[in-house]
Amino acid sequence: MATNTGSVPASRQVFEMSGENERIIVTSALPYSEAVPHIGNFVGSMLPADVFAKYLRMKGVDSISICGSDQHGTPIEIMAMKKGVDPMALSNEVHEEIKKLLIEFECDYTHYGKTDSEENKETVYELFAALQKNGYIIETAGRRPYCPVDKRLLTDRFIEGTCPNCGAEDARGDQCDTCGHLMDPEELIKPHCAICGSTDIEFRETKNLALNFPKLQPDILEFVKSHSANNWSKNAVNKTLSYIEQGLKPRDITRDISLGFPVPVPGFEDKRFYVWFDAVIGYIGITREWSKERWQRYWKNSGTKLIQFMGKDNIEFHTMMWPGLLIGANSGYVLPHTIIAYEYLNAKGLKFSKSRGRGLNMQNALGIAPADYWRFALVHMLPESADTEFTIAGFAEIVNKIMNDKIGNLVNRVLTLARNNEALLGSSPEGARSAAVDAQIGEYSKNFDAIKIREALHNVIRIAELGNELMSAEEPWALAKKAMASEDASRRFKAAMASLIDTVHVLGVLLYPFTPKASLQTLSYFSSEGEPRLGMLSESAKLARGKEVKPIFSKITDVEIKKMEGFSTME
Ligand code: B3M
Ligand code: ZN
Repeated sequence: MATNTGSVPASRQVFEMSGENERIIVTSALPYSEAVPHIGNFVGSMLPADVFAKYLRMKGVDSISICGSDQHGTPIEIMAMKKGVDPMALSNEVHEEIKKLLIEFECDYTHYGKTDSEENKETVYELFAALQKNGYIIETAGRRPYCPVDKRLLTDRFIEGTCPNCGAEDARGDQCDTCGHLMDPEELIKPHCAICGSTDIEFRETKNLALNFPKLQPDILEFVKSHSANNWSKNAVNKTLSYIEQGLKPRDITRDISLGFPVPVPGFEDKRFYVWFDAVIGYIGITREWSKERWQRYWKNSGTKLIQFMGKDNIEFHTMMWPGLLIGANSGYVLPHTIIAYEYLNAKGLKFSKSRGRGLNMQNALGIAPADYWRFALVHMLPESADTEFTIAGFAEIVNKIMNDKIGNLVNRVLTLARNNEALLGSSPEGARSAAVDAQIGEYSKNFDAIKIREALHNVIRIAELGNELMSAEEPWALAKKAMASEDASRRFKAAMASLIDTVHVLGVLLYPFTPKASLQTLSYFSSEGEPRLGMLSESAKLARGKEVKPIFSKITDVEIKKMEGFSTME
């Protein structure tokens, strides 16, 4: 498989468009830094957020994109315990690994930060103090599971059992990953300790601080009603409304654990903030970590739209806890404008789970195919409205039949024909775009503006198909042979090539959010530099002369398919 020659700028400028008063913050759910994310996790938040952020930059919108490592929480504590290492040391180490992998996946967020930063701690304390002052923090007392063997309270993922909602056997104390049900650990059927496996669970009295959701409920309902028309995904609206219908209960925001920010309240000194509390606030903390001078320009500005990408298991934290705490604190931060939650990309026959360690994670994926291939194929499979099955055959088909056959071959054939017939082409032909291509460009922007990322990719594919149709109808290679002797053949050759060269240029620009390397390589034949802009499509495409043409994509081979089969669960 050929590697691309184009390259993505390592760090980039923030787009600050003058004129319109529109600003956008794009966020991706923050991956837990206990292990490298698997590709199902990558496709559900990090990838679409980056694709969308690249589109906004191409459009020239004043925007920043924020992601980072979620460094607290029981997944990290459990992994550290298994490995016998310090949780924060593990978390910082994995953070660096994820950061490096994201760069390799061509995700260039404005900032990839951490939740365990001074800036985030300050933001957490500031919002907590405001919530306290405004009367939204209450004390709760309750019985919590305790393991007599490990001599500790079993918060969140430290206790496992059967889900009372769907019957999945691997539900955890805070949430069932299979059906998304949020719960109190007492609800688990057949609970056992995740550390030692003991089923001998006691319940002990403990007190915590909670967010007063019943008091926030009317405001949260009002928020959902007034904001969900902003292109929220259906699952986000429906899930949230159904939670609110059942009546919101207070939710603890402190825990009996040792990892996380200490709670600055007398009597609670040995508790820590719940990971989800400081993780959502982390979006602000990470922006502060990025720039002391510029974070407020985005977060404290009524002209800002906050657009958030996540997997469906993260919905209620973003549609209730997060806006709830922002409304309660009343500190002038923007509320989420759009919530996009994806369904799951499953892989029944493959090891996909990161808690099992060895799955098809981001690291292993890059050993199989370059980043562009994954980005394209995963967006093509993006589970926008239903769980989707990832299969090796499906992946190979997208790479071979769509990327290679439809797009890569067209780009290669047109550029090679142009290069071999420079004399015949004469000066750059102009004004050659068909109405059909124009319509697809319009749809592409419309789809992106409505955050229908997969549909926007389909517009790109359709443009390549239009190019291929023109290629077969006009057979420019045959026309080139006749052009010396026939005026008509020469005219038709020039007209067809003008249109095809323009199509390749359009593809070069529009591919950028999906396959940045292939995009930049394609545009390099047009002597274009830097990140492409949508505005380039209104200029005529001028081919650079004399450049050697190399394919932008190639087929996936049996060797690579074999490597992928190495992640099969059927050993
Ligand atoms: N780390 C859960 C997850 O990785 C969590 C997201 C936090 S977003 C603020 O699915
Ligand atoms: Zn369940």
